[in-house]
Amino acid sequence: MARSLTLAVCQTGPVQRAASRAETVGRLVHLLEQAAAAGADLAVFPELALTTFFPRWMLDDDEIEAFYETSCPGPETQPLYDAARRLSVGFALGYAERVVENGRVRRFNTMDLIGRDGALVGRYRKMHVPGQETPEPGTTVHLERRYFEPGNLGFPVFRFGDVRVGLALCNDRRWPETYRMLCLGGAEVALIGYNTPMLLDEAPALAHLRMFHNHLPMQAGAYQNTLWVAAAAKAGIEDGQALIGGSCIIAPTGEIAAQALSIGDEVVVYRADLDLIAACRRVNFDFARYRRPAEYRLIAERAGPPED
Ligand code: CDV
Repeated sequence: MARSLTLAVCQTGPVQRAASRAETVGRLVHLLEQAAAAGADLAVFPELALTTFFPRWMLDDDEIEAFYETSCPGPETQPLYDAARRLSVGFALGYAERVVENGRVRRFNTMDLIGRDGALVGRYRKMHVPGQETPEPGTTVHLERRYFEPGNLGFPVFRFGDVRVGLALCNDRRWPETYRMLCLGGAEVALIGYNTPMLLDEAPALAHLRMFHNHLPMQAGAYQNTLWVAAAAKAGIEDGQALIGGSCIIAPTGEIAAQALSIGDEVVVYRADLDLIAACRRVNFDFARYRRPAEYRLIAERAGPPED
């Protein structure tokens, strides 16, 4: 029997710092309703979907707490989980997670996968955390490494019904290891959320390539790992900073099957043919037969090329 999963990318426009959680969650519920009306099984929201992208600022300790969730769902986010159950649509949601582990406060850039019943299926914590801990002269202020530890949950693959789903967040999408780990874990679908500034001060000459460099690694990752990729941006002018859109659904052929056209709240829906994965494997990527893992040891042993 043919297998498919109807995916929805729920791109959002900016979430300004002044916005209340209730207002933002209301927008997300409305997007989920649109996804359900279009027949979606599973939706993906952006990275840090509940707040402005606060790592663009150097903040005092007493200012940062407002951006983190101490439980998800919490009182303010519960309506989104209730909507999932009411609509019978799953979703993946990016948010800033504050957790106490072994008596220590830890902060992660997190994405949860939620089932059609509104219950947690699984959690991913962003692995590739870019930026700096304190502002560095000549670079765009991007302080994710101040506000988040690198993830400590690996690259898990979860069951959503009979479909195997992996998660990734923003900068993760630029690294081939992300997709390979998900592929080797059995993922058929990768859900990605992102916040990507249009301009990076350190590389203004590359500004015209921002969208190309958004889609290039996701298309390559989908193709080389025979995955469906669904990626949701937070886009538009957010607290004075321009974020790119370009949210899309990518087939295991590497083709963009559907793409958002706006830089605001927008839902893109596409029925992903999961049998295409096997077809793509037959053509080029019979992994078990042709890969040479014993020859790839350096990938696990070295972070980068030798210095000299
Ligand atoms: N949120 C991100 O991880 N943003 C990075 C920027 C800083 C380059 C990205 O890869 O899009």
